[in-house]
This record gives sequence, structure tokens and C-alpha cells, in this order.
Amino acid sequence: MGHRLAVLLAAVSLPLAASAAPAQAAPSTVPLGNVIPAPVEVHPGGAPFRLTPRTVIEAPPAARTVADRLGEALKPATGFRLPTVGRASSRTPVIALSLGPGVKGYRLTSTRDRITIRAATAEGLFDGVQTLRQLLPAAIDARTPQKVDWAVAGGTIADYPKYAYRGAMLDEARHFHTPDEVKQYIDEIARFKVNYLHLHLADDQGWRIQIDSWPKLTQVSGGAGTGVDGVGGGFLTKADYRDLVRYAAARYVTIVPEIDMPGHVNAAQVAYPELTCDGVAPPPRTDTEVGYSSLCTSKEVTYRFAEDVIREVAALTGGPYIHIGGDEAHATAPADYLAFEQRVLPLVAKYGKIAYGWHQIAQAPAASKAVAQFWGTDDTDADLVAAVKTGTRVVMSPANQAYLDMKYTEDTPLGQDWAALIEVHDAYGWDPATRVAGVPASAVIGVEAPLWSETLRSLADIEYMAFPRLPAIAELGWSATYSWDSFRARLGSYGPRWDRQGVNFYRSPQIDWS
Ligand code: TNX
Repeated sequence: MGHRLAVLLAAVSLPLAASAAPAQAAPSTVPLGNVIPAPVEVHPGGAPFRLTPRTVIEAPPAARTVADRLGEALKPATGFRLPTVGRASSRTPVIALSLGPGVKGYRLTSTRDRITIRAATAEGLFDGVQTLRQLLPAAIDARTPQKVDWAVAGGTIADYPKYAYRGAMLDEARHFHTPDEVKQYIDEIARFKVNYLHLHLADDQGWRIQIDSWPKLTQVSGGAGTGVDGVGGGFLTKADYRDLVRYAAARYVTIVPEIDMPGHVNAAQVAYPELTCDGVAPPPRTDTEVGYSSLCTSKEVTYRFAEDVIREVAALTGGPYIHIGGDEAHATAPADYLAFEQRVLPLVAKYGKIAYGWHQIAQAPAASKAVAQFWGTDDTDADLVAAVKTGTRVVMSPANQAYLDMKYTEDTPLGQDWAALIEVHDAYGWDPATRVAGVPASAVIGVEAPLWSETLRSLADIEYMAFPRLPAIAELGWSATYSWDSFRARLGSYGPRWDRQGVNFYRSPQIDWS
């Protein structure tokens, strides 16, 4: 490619650059930039890199785990050894992970014998590694050795996130999903540079996290039959939870625990009737009604309960946020709701964490130091707009665009439709910076794609609803530019990767699946 054309291509938008790339690379290479989420800058050029049986991964000690994980990811399909080394000899083909100051995000350079990923942090290198995986042929996701020319197009990518918070949420309460299923989901979302996983750990049906000071929560409400329609059940022991936190952290995913209060607490009240105002235990419920249960805000025991739970959950949490729910408290009088939030939001700070809740918490002045998760369908919210002026920060999860439990079409066999039918184009078609009038970009820390599991039992169910909409939300959280045509084309070529991984995705008719 002539120099002038290269300069031109670098200056134009991604879809053009991506589709023009094959002209200068071997026909089998993935066009540089054919990555989800779209990288910020893509400059194709030069000879492709080839992964061979002799390739080594070079990494300093601080990047060793990222390097080892890259090797593990590439081994099954290539059958190559891909050892991690401190320094490669100059004649060996190498994927070099390099840590150094001055790089925003990561920078990936692909040349004939060397791919270099440079970043200021190991997290940046991890992000670059996710990009590299998508630049290899789709067969790289196969689980057994494939005979493939493992070429990566030549050129440079400079990339960094738009928002710091790019989340997914999984509802463990309505149907319990095992630690292995959660780990699998973590692997699947981390590919798209999602860096937070919010776990909804308690609701009316069941309580899913061990709390030592209130042991009956899981003994009574965590067992078999506590899922929706009496299907499934279970809970995470503290050991399970710590293991999940570690597993996620190794993939640069931070787990955000949610204990929903003061509503969505029937399971807690079945176990501890003193949490109701009349002291009478309600019957266990496995239907999908919402908004009928409330902690008794006038009883002191309620605040001992809230504090004990927050303290124990904070001790399990590596990240900065504890989510305390606050949605659909229809059975709590408005004044009681405010009084409750005024006392409970500061408890999160008392245990060293930042309070996070559904956007209704914005009604409480104490939410000025909190993060509010917008899950509305309207284009503004007076309480949220007022709260933002006092310092509240916002995660955007508009239910009619970001909710992964909404059906794609009327015919989707799983999911609900109370907020909207959400096809891929709808999931991609909004801007977190302008979604809520009066909530400026400066107040938005990012996006999250929640997945409520009333209708979802298995990992296959989860995958079907999450993919391909989760990558759409991930791209809104990461990418500097917005282009449906480009996203649509990149998504179409991602299908074979999910096929190889065995991921059960929805083949939206809006996408040309290759
Ligand atoms: C509303 S969204 C809820 C959840 C349900 C969900 C189902 C939100 C904060 N609360 O309790 O699971 O709808 O889509």
C-alpha cells in the first residue's frame, strides 16, 4: 500500500479501514481493527505476523500471569507450547508483553516476527491480549488442534476505554447459577473488555451468599427449591465467593456484590421473621411478583441486620463498590424509604466501600457520595438529575436498551418484555452520555448490562440472552466512535468464534453471520 493511501486509511472511520485492510495482508488474516469493542485507532500496514511452534511469549515478572493466560488461551487450537520467557532470543518469533509508562490503555504492534503489546499496567496488557485473540483466525477458539495458518495482519492499534466502568450483572437469586457457570460467564464477558461483574445475591425467592452472623439466611432460604417455580437453588459459601473474586480478578474483572434492600427481602424474612413489622414469618415465595416485601424500617434489628450483612460482604469484596439495591420498594412508605437509605447508605462507607444502588436511591441526600444505576426507560429522571448536581455518579443500564433479560422479538422463547423488545440494533442504539437529559457525560462512570434470571436456568439460557447484545453494550462502554454498520459487520464475523467456543448465541436476522 502506498504511503498516501495508508495515511488516508488511518484518518478515515473504522469500517472503511477495516474493510480495506485485506488488500495488503494475506487473504486469510482478520482485518486489523475487526475487533469488538472497536479499537480507538487502527493503522494497518506491513507484513503479517505468524504464530508458529517456535513462538514464545515474552513478559516481565509483573506481566507473567497475563502472559501465561495468553499461552493457555492459544494452546488448545494451535497445539503449540508457547512458553512464557523473561527474554526471547532475537531470532525467535515472539509475542512481547511490555510494561512501561506513557501508554494510555495499550498499544499493539504487529510485524513479521514480533507482536508487541505495550501498556502502563497489567490490566492494559490483558486488554491488548483480548484484542490479539480476535485478530487471530476464528479457529483459535477451537478446543482441539487445528491446521491453520495462524497469521495476524500487520500494523498498529492504539486503544483505551471511554468509560472506567463496563459491567455485566447476573441474577443469582431468581435462579442460582453455580460457581463454574459464573466463571464461564466471566471468561465470556472478559473477551469484550467488560471489567465489572455485578452479582445480584439476594431477592424474594432466595438468599445466595453465606452470612456468618445470620446463618439462617442461607440455611433456610438458600437451599433446593428456592429458585423461581421451585426450580434449583443453592448459595455461595464464603470460600466459593472468595474463589470467584480471585478468578475474576485474574481476568481483570471486579465483582460487585448486591444485597437488595429494603424491598426484595422475602427470603430474608422467611429465615428471620423479626425483620417484618409484625414479627410473623411470610411464606416462602418462588413466583415472580415484585414490590411486595419490605424490611421494617422502624425496628432497630433492621439496621443491625443491614450493618452485619454490609460488613461481612465488604470483607469479601476486593473492589470499591457494594450495591445495596433500593429498587421497587413499593411496600415501603416513601418517608420510611428515605429514612432507611439515609442510615444504610453511610454504612457502606463505614466499611470502606462506595455505596451503589438502583437509581431510586437518588431520592436520599446520602446518595451524593454513591453511584446510582439508572434502569429506567424514560429519558430523564428528576431525582437523579438533582442528585447528580450534588455529586452522585451514574452507571447507565436503561431497561429498554441494556436489559439482557428482555426478549429480542415476540418469539424469543426466554425472557420478559415489560421494558421493551430489544433487538441487537436497539441494544447498540443509544449514547450513555446523552441517554438521560440532565445527566451529563461527566457524571457517567459507565454502562452495565443486567441479566435477570426469572426465566433463565442454565448457562445456555444466559448465553442466548447475553450474546450478541452484551458485546453491543460493551462497545458503548469502551469505544470512542459509534457506527452501527461497522459493529454489525464485526459482529457478523464474530459468530464463528462463538460456534467454536460452544457459546449458545442468538442469530439475530439483523446480522449477516459469516
Ligand atoms: C425489575 S430492574 C427489577 C427486577 C426484575 C426485573 C425483570 C430492577 C432494578 N428490578 O427485580 O428481575 O425487573 O426484568
